Amino acid sequence: MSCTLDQAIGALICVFHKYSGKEGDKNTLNKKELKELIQKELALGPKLKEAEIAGLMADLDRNKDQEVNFQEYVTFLAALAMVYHEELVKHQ
Ligand SMILES: [Ca+2]
Ligand SMILES: [Ca+2]
Repeated sequence: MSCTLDQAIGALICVFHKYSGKEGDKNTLNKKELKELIQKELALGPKLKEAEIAGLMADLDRNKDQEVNFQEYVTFLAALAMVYHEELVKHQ
């Protein structure tokens, strides 16, 4: 597996802005933007049901402003990284 941390961080930021800039506030994801990000950028995205995405949005939106800001997004990625890592370790 060839990867650098710098590239990975750059990609995280790049993906966030690719979707956050579509509607409303350029620097936050609304529900529609978050849904699109999850469905297009994550392998598990298309498997998630509408209600699961809504639940995820509610969990991620810590300050309850109906938008996911960069900090909330990073928290989500950290949780996701834990899950992916667990899977990786399991299959070693
Ligand atoms: Ca936005
Ligand atoms: Ca928020």
